[in-house]
Amino acid sequence: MAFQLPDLPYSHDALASKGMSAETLEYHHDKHHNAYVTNGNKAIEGTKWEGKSLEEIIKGTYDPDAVAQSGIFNNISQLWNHNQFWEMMGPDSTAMPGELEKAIKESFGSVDKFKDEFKAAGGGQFGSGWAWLVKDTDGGLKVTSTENGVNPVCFGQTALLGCDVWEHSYYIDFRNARPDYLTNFLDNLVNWENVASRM
Ligand code: MN3
Repeated sequence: MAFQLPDLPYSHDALASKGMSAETLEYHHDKHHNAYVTNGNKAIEGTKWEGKSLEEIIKGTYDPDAVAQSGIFNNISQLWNHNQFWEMMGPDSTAMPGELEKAIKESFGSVDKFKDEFKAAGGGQFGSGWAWLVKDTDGGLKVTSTENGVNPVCFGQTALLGCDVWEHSYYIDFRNARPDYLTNFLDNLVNWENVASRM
């Protein structure tokens, strides 16, 4: 069965008062995410990847030595990335669960230092990509950034939090101010209970 575009876990205007407008979600979910679904399904049709899971396709098609990743990888990884991204945000303010806060303090010293590192990673990613909080293969938490559709699945890491820093994610609401978008994302949009549930 072909991959489907999941519904947003909230209405299109649910995040508007928190800095992500209905217009952004209409474009980002209904058009951009949908295009990854359509083009991903088309790209794997008739290949050995048809019928495999998103994660299997991502791990099997990522090429660490390639200058540019394949169309299959790019579309399928972006499909997966956006599936996670909507779930990692929410309209309700959530407190950081104690277990997550403890792990963040152990790895970064403080929640503020983690946020600074995350903002620096997202702000410093040249061009399109993502900033991540991952649980690394050694069990520790780490902040990373990746280009285009590359994600923690490629490296055997667990994605706890990801922020889309492609311009389509912030240009309607923040224009060119990617740092402000990242600050607002961390302070107002993240569903910390979802992040903790991924540990
Ligand atoms: Mn996007």
